Amino acid sequence: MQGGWEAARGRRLRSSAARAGTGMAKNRPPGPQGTALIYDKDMARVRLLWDDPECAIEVPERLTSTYARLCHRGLAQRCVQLPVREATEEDLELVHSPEYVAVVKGTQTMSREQLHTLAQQYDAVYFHPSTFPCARMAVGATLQLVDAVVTGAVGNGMALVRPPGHHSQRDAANGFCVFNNVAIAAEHAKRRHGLQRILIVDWDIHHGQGIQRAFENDPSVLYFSWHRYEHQSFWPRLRESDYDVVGQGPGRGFTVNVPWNKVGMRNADYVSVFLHVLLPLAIEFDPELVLVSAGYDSGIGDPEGEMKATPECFAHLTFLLLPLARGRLCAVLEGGYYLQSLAECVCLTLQTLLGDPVPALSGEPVPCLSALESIQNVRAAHAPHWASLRHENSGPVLTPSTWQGDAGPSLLGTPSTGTTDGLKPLLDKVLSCPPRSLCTGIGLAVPDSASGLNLPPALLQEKGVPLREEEEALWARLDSALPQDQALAALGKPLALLDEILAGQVRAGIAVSPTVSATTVAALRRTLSCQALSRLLCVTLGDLDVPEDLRDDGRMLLLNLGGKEQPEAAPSPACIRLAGRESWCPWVRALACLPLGMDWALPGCSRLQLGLGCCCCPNSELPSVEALAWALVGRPLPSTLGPFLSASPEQASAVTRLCRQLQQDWPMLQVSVT
Ligand code: Q9C
Ligand code: ZN
Repeated sequence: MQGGWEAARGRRLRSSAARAGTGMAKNRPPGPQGTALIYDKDMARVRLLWDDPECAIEVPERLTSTYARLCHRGLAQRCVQLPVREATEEDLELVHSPEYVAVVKGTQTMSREQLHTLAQQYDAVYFHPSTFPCARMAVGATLQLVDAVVTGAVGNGMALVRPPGHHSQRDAANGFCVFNNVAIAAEHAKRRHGLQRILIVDWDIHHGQGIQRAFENDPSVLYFSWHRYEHQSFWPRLRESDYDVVGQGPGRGFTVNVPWNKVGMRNADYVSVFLHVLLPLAIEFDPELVLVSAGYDSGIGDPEGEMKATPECFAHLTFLLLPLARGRLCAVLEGGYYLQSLAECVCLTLQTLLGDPVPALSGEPVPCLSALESIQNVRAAHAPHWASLRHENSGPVLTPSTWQGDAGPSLLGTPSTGTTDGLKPLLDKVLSCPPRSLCTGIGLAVPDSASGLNLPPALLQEKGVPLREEEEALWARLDSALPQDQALAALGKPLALLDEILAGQVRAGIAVSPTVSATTVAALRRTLSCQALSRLLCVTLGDLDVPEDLRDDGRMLLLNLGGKEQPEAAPSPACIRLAGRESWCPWVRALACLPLGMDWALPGCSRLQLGLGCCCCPNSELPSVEALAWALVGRPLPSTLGPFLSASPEQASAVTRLCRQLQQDWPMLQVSVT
């Protein structure tokens, strides 16, 4: 049997390699911008051979129907399709014991009855004569992806694999998982590529206890997992999945568990956890590689997760991770059992990796009480280990043993029930409308002295437009060292960019101007004169005087960082200022992850139509501007963020105070239940 299988695989591999060398390469030549897709239909061979309701959901169609949808959408064709390989036993033994590998190897020649008997030694596992080759291929596919991304052959990518991996342990299969694809990949990246900091984001709805155990002592792997927990009543029902389990010895602080204690979690809950738990730690950790245990049983309609996050949520989660590790992100399939939702969620993940605009996120931008409790608890548990959380002095609200049930302020949303009964018509509707992309242009004006910077080249605006009369008048009032014609030309460039963005001709761009403050005001005026525009976000660094009539326009949210102190009364929810001229680095880091291409996860989350970023800054902050520029246009940063500089106590308390004041208006800023 094995001979036939191996031979068939060999034929397919050769044809796949040939494809990769010709047609596929023409579509998208491999290069730092490319996105890899790794898939092999041979991984659809494993299937359940006996009656077992618990395992019945892990079907071959998970892979085949997902791949079919990627092809139908034209996404697979845009990727660099890399061939899989079978992992060697040496690869497997990076995480598993030789004895366990031998046990799995032995399943190739077992009868159905023997396979069944062996499976009963483990929790929620089945075996098939193809389990060993498929599971080796799942590991091999993951390693191929990591090799391509780490060597820079591609920018990022996704591996569609079966069986999944994150539950499997050194000596045990568990929860449909045989070999731990992602844990082996992390160990491989450490040992064979010499990486020192790897972030694993496990967004599957189950706790990847196999990954946690593999790295619980290891500070070079930061493992983040959220999971349905329900106060330890949900499978795998482990005490070690709670928020207060943070790793051991030198690995303390490098295991991050976010338990979901209710079903029905929605987009707002997922995004809140990314913004307030994962991203602060990830930015401080500064990974060289991001591995995603990409399970989609956390998506709407899944019978296991019973959560309500819509497919676009996975585009947002992916987008939020791209500023890390210079965009080196490898997503590896784990769970996901509602086939339609699975396929759609994978499409949105891959689309985002390919650089497509992130679609609008549906639902109220308000986290539910239960999610906030988890956020508060995990932040308190990790505050001793992470400078970025330390200034927050709210302790845990609850300990697992004192939990009494929900009660809380009405500002919060409530989780909907997770039941999928009667959800089918709604789901069909959600999944059948292609997600709508927002018009979210970004113009960035940076000072002329930034011309030596590494800015996203294709986006640089070079041509200018003639100024309107009032814009010339604005210029005339300014005191400038530049000759008037040069100054007018400089002002014209950002405005030309803006016109293109407003006309929907370009999505993002950068314009350099020596007179950023004046440019910003002119750009705001021109933008707000466009009647069709209803929501504008403007992020500015450095001194900026925005005339009052613009500030009070009602269509703009203004975020000004590092400007001069303004003796203002209560902060307006539409004009947010953090003054101070100390290092901007902590703020810029936070901003580098600010999803300006996605309106929704911003504080406030109104449906933005346009984002506008402007930097007025001194030369000492130019590296910050560079990072910001790439982030603003939604591109991976060209370099890592470098050593973490924590906020000064003054900055930290200013941020905390501001967030407290603003969270009445912007509920996504909440990080605690009180
Ligand atoms: N009703 C993965 O998603 N069954 N594995 C739990 C609770 C086991 C899930 C039963 C689920 C295993 C990769
Ligand atoms: Zn799962």
